[in-house]
Amino acid sequence: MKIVAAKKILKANDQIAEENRAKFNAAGVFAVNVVGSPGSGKTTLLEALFAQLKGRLRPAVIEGDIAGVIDAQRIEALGVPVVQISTQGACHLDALVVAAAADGLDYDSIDLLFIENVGNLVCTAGFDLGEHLRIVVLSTSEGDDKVVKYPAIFQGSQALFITKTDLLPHTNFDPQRITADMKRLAPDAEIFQVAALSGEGIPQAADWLAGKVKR
Ligand SMILES: Nc1nc2c(ncn2[C@@H]2O[C@H](COP(=O)(O)OP(=O)(O)OP(=O)(O)O)[C@@H](O)[C@H]2O)c(=O)[nH]1
Ligand SMILES: [Mg+2]
Repeated sequence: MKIVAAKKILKANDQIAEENRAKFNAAGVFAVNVVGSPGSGKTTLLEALFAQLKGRLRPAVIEGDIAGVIDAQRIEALGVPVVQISTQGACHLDALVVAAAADGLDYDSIDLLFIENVGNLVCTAGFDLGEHLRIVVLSTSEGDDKVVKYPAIFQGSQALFITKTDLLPHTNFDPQRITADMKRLAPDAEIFQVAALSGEGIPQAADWLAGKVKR
């Protein structure tokens, strides 16, 4: 019987992720892995950021979904280059599928590559995709205990976006609790509170991101 240890698979993933990062570096592309639960507002956040970054940066997207092309169609409608990955059931992207998807991009016309991961707070935590930055998205309707309950995804992220702040009056979500928990786990992470549909908080987030890309 042949047994392949999960550790070996992760090691192989890490090697490919490093190759991806080297390719992105050589092409002058800044890559951002966007993670969060299904429906937390990842695609809506990207849509809002694109409106704000228009004329400043040239974005592209790799969309990871279990099935369908709905998110890719939303991105395409904005005139942003997009490649859809269909994981066919897998609950996360890995560096190998991202490498294949990235081959479909024209690096000469891109500065900023968002990789929208499959909606999941667990599986996505273990896989480096070759990004420069990981953003975790948490919406106000998901509960303010999530940093404590799913620490790995928050600990390894460089920014937390608390989304759907317009819904705060209708929830018992306490942004201060989430902020305190995040600061304990990831003291250096940036924390943004946004309502992507109305655009609240988006200009500050876009400026921060643009600063990261320039550096
Ligand atoms: N009220 C409110 N709703 C929002 C906001 N942002 C996103 N939504 C809604 O939340 C739902 C899910 O948003 P998406 O952006 O598709 O979420 P997602 O994380 O990309 O979802 P998956 O890709 O399926 O994991 C949609 O109905 C959005 O319109 C917001 O700022 N306020
Ligand atoms: Mg989406």
